[in-house]
Formats: sequence, structure tokens, C-alpha cells
Amino acid sequence: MNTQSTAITLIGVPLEEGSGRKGCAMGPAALRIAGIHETLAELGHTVVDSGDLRPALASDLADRADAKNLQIIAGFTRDLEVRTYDVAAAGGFPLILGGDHALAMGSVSGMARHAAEVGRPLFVLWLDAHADFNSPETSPSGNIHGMPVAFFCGHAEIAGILPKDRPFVDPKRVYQVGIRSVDPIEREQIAKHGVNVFDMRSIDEQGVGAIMRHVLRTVKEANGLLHVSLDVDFLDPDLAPGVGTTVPGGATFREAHLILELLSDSGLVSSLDLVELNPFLDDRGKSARILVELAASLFGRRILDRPTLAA
Ligand code: 6HN
Ligand code: MN
Ligand code: MN
Ligand code: MN
Repeated sequence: MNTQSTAITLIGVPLEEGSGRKGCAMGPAALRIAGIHETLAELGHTVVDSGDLRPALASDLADRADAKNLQIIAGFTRDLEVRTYDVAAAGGFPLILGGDHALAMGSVSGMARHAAEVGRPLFVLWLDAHADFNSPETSPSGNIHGMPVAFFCGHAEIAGILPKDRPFVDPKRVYQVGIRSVDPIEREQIAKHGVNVFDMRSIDEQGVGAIMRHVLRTVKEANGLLHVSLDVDFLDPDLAPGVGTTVPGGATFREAHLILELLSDSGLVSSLDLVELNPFLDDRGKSARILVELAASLFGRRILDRPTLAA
């Protein structure tokens, strides 16, 4: 990917209702101010900003206490599933500017539909402090941003959001890296369904290089597509404070860059979510700028030509 020009479509998803607090709706604007479009264009890619989704409420669904703001989130999920699918089916690279992590119900489902049509398995790399494998029954909070992985794997029954014929992702093709905060029932669920979890301890012991080589070899051998979903809280909160769900002991700047650089070298990545950025909690745009830096690494920039991050 680093030597190729990619047709990237930016899709802004100003969704915050999955997270239980306000602020993530400003995420797409902050990523644009931090220069996502210009940075990727300077690397030689064709970048089209399709603007922000403004979906209708899914008023056919009943709101419920165990899956909060369902009508709003289902509206976003439906629109984003279609937009992501359309961009990928036309040969482009959907880059989703979040927005909270509930949006992955739409982006990953859209990529699953595309992958099924082209007859290739979809793998998901989930870079997050959290497993996001709750369901309305197991969630301690009712916040849907803790449920997207279970949803797109078909294990969070939230009926009626997407048409019944939409394909699910095989949880054995989900690789979670950076995990360090999992709810008790969620832990049982990810083990039961065979999600691949590389927690912070495995990063400490094995290093991200070895983990990523394993993941990328698996995707390559299966001729798979790889969707990457990057939650700001994957990073250590000292590095990226602009997120509502900080957990100490996250990935370092270099670990995160190495992951994106290895992904870039592989040429296997088909789509990317940048999620959970809450500019209201950020420190002078620091977290937004780091996300843009990481996206630049995925799209071919290397550490030697990285500009200094001004404060
Ligand atoms: N995120 N496991 C907690 C919950 O409420 O389900 C936290 C989820 C965090 C979700 O950070 O994308
Ligand atoms: Mn998350
Ligand atoms: Mn998280
Ligand atoms: Mn970089």
C-alpha cells in the first residue's frame, strides 16, 4: 500500500449516543482540522471527503433501556453499512471518521457484505482497550459502543437494525489487540466464541511485531480482506487523552506506529475506522493529531519523514 495510490473516501460519522457521554460527535471535525485529508493526499492518494452522515431516526424500532439510543444508532448503522459497502464495492477504501465505536456495527457489516460478494473472508483487527463484545443482556451500562463486535458477529440480538440476510463476521477471524478492560460475562463470551485476544500482557511479552506477523500471515493465507478498527483508548491515556473511556497501561506511540507500518507493508487492509475521539476531552488537539499520524503510517508515511508534532 505504501507504494500504491489508493482511492480513499472519508465518511464522517458524528455519532456520540453509543458512548453515554457527549463529545464524540465532534470527532470528524477534529480529524479534519488535524489535516486527515491533506495528509493522505500529500502521500499520493486520491482522497474524497463525502462529508458527514445525517441519518434519519430508525423510528420503526422501539427504544429500550438495555441498548440506549437505539433509534439514533440504528439510523447511523443502516446508512453507514450502505456507504461503506458502496465505497468498497466501487474499488475504493472507506475511511470512517468517528464518532463512537457503535459505528462499527455499520462499517464492519458493510465490509462483510462486500467480502461475501467477492468471495473472500473478512478479518477484523480490533485495536482497543475493550473487547466491545457485550449484548443488551450482558452490558453493565446499556451503552451500545460496548456491543459492536458481538453485533457484527451475530451474537448481540438487536433485532431489526439491518436486514436479516446480511452476513456476519466469524468471531474466529476477529483479532483484538491491546485489550485491558473486559467485563466478567464479556470475558466468557469472547472465550466461548473463539475471538483471538492479544491483551496488553501479550504485547509486553511478545511485542507487537510478532503479534502482527501472526495476524497478517493468517489473513494472507486465507486471501482475506482486513478491516481495522482503531479506538483512541487503545493508546495510553498520557499519549491520547481525548477519549471518554481511558484505561491506564495502553500502547505506546512506537508500538502503535509499528502496527500501522506493518499493516501498510502488508497491503492487506481494506478499510479503517478511527473512533472514540472526544475533542472536548482532548489536550490541544493532541489525540486528533496522533490519529492522523497513525493513518499516515498506514498509508505509507515512515518515521524518517514524519514531521515534528508541535504542541
Ligand atoms: N468502547 N465494557 C464497557 C461497557 O459499557 O460495555 C465499556 C465499553 C467501552 C466501549 O470503548 O468503545
Ligand atoms: Mn471500543
Ligand atoms: Mn475502548
Ligand atoms: Mn507515522
